[in-house]
Amino acid sequence: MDSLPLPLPGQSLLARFLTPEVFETLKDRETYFGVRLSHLIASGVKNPDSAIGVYAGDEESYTAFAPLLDPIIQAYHGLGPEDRHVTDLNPAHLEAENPDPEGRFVLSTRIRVARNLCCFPFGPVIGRRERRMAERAIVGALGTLEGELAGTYHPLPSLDEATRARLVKEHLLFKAGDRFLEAGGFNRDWPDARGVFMNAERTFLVWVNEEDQLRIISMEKGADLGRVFARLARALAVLEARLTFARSERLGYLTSCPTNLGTGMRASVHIRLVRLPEQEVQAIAEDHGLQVRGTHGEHTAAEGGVYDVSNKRRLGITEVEAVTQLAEGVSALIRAERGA
Ligand code: ADP
Ligand code: CIR
Repeated sequence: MDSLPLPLPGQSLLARFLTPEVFETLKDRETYFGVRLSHLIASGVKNPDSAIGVYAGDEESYTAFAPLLDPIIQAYHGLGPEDRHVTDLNPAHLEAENPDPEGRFVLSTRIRVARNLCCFPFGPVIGRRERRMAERAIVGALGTLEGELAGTYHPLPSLDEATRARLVKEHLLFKAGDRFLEAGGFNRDWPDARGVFMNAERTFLVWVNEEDQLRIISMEKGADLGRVFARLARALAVLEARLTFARSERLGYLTSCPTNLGTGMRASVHIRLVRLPEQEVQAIAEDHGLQVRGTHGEHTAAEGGVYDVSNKRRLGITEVEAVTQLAEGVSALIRAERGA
């Protein structure tokens, strides 16, 4: 990529931080896996309505393209160049209580973390053979899970259309990447080497080779955040012993979208708030550092007053803090709904 009309249109962090100087500095760089600036910015250039607009193509992208990615990371997570990410996945450190013990508002709770395998390229540039190698390594590790966590891996190509659609509707399975991921190159060779691992109760899931190589998910009905977190922590301890995840001391776990760096964690509830106006839901969520999504995830609408509320920041706070932040925000939303 030799030139680009700058500034890019739109409000994305990419448009804000890709100055002519940064472009000049980065335009000829290439990582070991062949990631270039054009890979990083493809999604945001094609989709001027992006919020962020970039995806990293591998671990090295975060150092090679730091003059673009560092300001984006700082703007989204509030992490400065000198800050260090700290992990705390110890469920004993979580003091937050169930914010809805009577089960009146919260339908379900889900905590997911994003992970990629060390030394593999990420979704934007990974090849068919490497994707299959990653799948094989991940499925091998999942096969060692025991007890409540034991389950079955379902390769996406093996699912008939009705089953696939039902699992998506039940929030258990991902869809093909949306236009943001499509433009970022994530849908290449779809559905080859993608799949989902599910335990018998469907409270523990792993999505393989979607936006990240692993999305490790603990979920259940109700609002028992502590139980959902403890299950996730148990699974992570087993998987970390078998797999080496891409990670940096400064940025924590490395993910394709910079919004997921650090903890890689999105802790969310589905909460029904029929009395509070949507603007108030948004305002209270924002005050508590939370993000509101629709009933079927990112870039979907809230149906029947059911919102997906989750921690926005994933880097520069620990996993325990992210879940605590969610518990506090959800309690505030419930208080406001009761008073509305
Ligand atoms: P991700 O969380 O993996 O970044 P999405 O926002 O697309 O991506 O959500 C993935 C799926 O998880 C969607 O079907 C979404 O509705 C579902 N989901 C998210 N939070 C919850 C929750 N608390 N309970 C049930 N399903 C949820
Ligand atoms: C965008 O830039 O809008 C898309 N690439 C999606 C970014 C991920 N969104 C988020 O807040 N996690």
